[in-house]
Amino acid sequence: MDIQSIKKQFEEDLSKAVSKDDLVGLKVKYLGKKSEIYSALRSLGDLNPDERRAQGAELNRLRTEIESAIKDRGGELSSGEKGVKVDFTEPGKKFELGHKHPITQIYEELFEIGKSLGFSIAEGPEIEADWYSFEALNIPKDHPARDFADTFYISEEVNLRPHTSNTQIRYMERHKPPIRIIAYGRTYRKDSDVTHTPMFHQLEGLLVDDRVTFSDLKGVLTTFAQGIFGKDRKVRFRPHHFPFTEPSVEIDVSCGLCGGKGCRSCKYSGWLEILGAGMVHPNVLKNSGIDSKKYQGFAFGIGIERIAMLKYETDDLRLFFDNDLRFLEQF
Ligand code: 2NM
Repeated sequence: MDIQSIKKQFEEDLSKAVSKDDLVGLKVKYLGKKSEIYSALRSLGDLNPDERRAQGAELNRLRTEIESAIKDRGGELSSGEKGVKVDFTEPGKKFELGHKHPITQIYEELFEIGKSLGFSIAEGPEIEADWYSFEALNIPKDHPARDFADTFYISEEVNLRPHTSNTQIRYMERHKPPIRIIAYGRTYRKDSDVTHTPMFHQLEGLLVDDRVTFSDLKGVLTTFAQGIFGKDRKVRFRPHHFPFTEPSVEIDVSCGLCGGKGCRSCKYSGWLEILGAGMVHPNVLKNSGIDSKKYQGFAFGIGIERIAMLKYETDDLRLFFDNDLRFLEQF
C-alpha cells in the first residue's frame, strides 16, 4: 500500500474529469468499499500500535484531501460549461437600431402635410421624353435648362428628368379637374459642388380646379412652409420667373437662427429661400389636355436636399449621399 502512488493516480484521474458523472466514479474508485484506502483502513488492526497510529493518520489525511478535491471540482463544473467562468458584471454588446434616411424623413413629413390638405401622391418615370421634361412645360427650345451642359441626355429625344413636373403633365393627361396631387422622386441635373449633387430629390404639388386663385396658393404654401419649419416662422412671397407658371414666386421663411435679424446662415438677409411656385401657365394646361378657359391651377416645387441642409444646418450636401453611418446616425 503506497500512499504517494494512490495520491498521484488520483490527481491524474481528477485532471481528466469533465462531468459530474466522472466525479461520482472517482468517489467510488478512491473512497468506496472496494477502494485501496478503505481496505487499508480496515486492515489497520493487523499492525502494531505505533504503526497503526502513523498509518491511520496518513490514510485519513489522504481521504480528506480526496474528498475536498472532488467537492471543489464539482463546484467548478456547476458554475459553467466544463469549468469556463462567465463574468456577469461585464457590459453587454451595444445593439444599434436602424432608422430612416434623413431625406426619407423629410419626404414623409411633407407627405403628411400634403395629405392633411387633401393632396394624393403620384409617381412618374425618371427616364423621360423631351415632351414631358420640357416641351409640355412651356420651356422654349433655346432655354438654358435644355442645354446638354445642364441636362443628362440619353438621346436628343430622351433624358433623365430634370424635375418631377413630368409626373404632373402625365397626371393631367389622364385626369379631369379637380386635381390635387404631389409628385416626388429623383431628379437629375449636371451640377456638382457642396450644395448640388447630380441626382437630387424633389417634391412638386399641383392643384387644378375652377375658381383657383393666387390666394389659394398663398394659403397652401404658408401651411407647407410653417408645417416644415414651425408656426413661429414668417413667410414671404417674392416675384420670380418660371416658364411653366405665370405669375411666379419664390417663397422664403424667416431665418430660425437669428429670428430675421440677419446672420451668417441667412447671408444677413433674415430670410431663407425654400421653394418656388406659381399659377400654372395656360399653355401647360392646354398641352396637358385641360381647358385653360375653364380651369386654373397653381403648382410648387421643393428641393428636398435644400430643406435638409436648412433644417439640419449641414453645409455639405454630399454627406447625405456618402452613407457614412457616423453621419446618418445623428438624425
Ligand atoms: C416649381 C416652381 C413653380 C411646377 C409646375 C408644374 C406643372 F407641371 F404643373 F406645370 N409642376 N411644378 C412648378 C412651378 C415647379 O419648382 C421650383
